[in-house]
Amino acid sequence: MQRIIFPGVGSFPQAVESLKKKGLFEPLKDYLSSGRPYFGICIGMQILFRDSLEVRELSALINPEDAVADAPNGNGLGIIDWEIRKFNSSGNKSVPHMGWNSVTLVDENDVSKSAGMAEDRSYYFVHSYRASFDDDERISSWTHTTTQYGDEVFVSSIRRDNIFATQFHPEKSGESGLDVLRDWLKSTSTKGWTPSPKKSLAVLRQPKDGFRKRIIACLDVRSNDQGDLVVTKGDQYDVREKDDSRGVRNLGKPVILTERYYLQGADEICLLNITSFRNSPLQDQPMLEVVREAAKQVYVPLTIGGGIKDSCDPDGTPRSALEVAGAYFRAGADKVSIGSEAVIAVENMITACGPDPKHWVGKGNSAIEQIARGYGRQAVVVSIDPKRVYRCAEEAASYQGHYKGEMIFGESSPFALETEKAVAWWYQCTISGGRTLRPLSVVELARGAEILGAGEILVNSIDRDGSGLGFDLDLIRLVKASVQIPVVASSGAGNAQHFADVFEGSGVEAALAAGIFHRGEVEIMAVKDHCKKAGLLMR
Ligand code: 1PR
Repeated sequence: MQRIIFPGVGSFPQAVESLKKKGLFEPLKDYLSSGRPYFGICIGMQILFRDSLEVRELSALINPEDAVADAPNGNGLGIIDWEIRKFNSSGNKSVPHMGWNSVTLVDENDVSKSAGMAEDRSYYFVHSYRASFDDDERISSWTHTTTQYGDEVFVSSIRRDNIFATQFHPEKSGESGLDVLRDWLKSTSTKGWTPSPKKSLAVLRQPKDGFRKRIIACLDVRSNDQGDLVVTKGDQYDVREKDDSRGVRNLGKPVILTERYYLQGADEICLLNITSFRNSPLQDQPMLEVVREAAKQVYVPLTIGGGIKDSCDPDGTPRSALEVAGAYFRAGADKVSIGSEAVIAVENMITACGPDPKHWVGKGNSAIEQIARGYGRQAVVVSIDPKRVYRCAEEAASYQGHYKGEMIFGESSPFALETEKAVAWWYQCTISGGRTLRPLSVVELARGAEILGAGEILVNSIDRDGSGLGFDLDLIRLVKASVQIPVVASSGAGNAQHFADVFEGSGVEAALAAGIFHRGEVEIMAVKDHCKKAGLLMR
């Protein structure tokens, strides 16, 4: 064995367990002490540490009774005598830390020692646990770079002798990440290098928030009447041409468009198989092939949605949501997005636990829980498809029912259109691409999904989809205020200012759009330049 790259994804306990099961845990320790080169990525960095408290949280997810179990001892490889802990929830930041962030090199700007990294670039992170940075020799003697997230400074890469590892994903960090990989592959010396922090802890701790807002390009994919997978886009989820004889609106081939958006600077790309609820996703080989081909050419995160649920093949073979997600992850997806199934899971939880969120707890068998356990919560996005339910303002004012606190009054909303001033509305969840209304509100769904283990919420708006009127800020703010996980705003973008509006008006971490990019009305870089001018940090 010449070199090892360990691109760990998922959870710390799963990674350790799987190394042990395969009889690789001790050989990996031997390899590391032999002086041969090792490059760990994300979990591949964390397993070098002595312990991770993720072991405790995961067992609590499987069995809530275990929540008070003692912190584990010595569950990692123990190369670094330090502990991995969860980000704290202070400082108004969402957890997981998901997105592009910058690094601070602890060795004073010595480019020859930078390992291909630079302070003016950004890298893609996705994790809830981190090694905190400290001037304790046990961690400072390993620290190559630090990164600030909210009010915390953590270790974003380590480097000593033959061992190099990054908390971020170089393989998902576009050209910046490829440079890190190239630099490591061409490095020949593996001995004799130890970071010697020349910057003091105080300097490294100086606020240097480099966390960027993300722009996500979304491709709704479905079969056209000839059976080919095409990118389509509708208005309010209707994707057929107005002249129906022309069939499903065809905006191009999914792999070609994915690559185009990557080259144009998209921070992430989302592919939604919008008709997968009709059939078995695992039989949907063309969609898996699209993901495989796209992943070969695109070095930013890919989210795949549609049909992530327990299902049956046409021959009756049952397939779990975990299997379906696993097939997408193996094909190259980084996250899966769950729509209809999340609604059903939250409804079931409410039926079992009652309406008060304080008592909500999952049974462990929903798609969200299964996938979060297997691949980490950062790999699970819940996609919400809400529709406004209008009421006249007087009737809404006296409404005392379930969604009382979620009612938006057009008169007092700074974002309402002129025509909406006299009415009030709440947001009702739908499934099956907006075809079926469910007795669940967006706030209930968002909170429930977070409790079950989702790592991010994608908020669509059927009312604004394809309208170009701008994001539904009332909706996005409502959801953002109800969860601590990152939120992606979607639907309605019609110009670059709409993106600045949603970032400033709601604090969301990311904004997604489809039509505006497909129709070539505004390029992704033009949106980013506009947001930068508005004072936002973009990649
Ligand atoms: O329910 O788990 O199988 O997932 C199905 C997924 O497919 C859901 O995420 C659902 O939102 C999506 N979906 C289903 N039907 C449609 C449709 O359009 N007929 N697309 C659909 C939803 C919403 C966004 C769109 C934004 C931005 N599309 O993907 O891209 O609204 O559009 P804009 O910028 O042009 O306004 P499951």
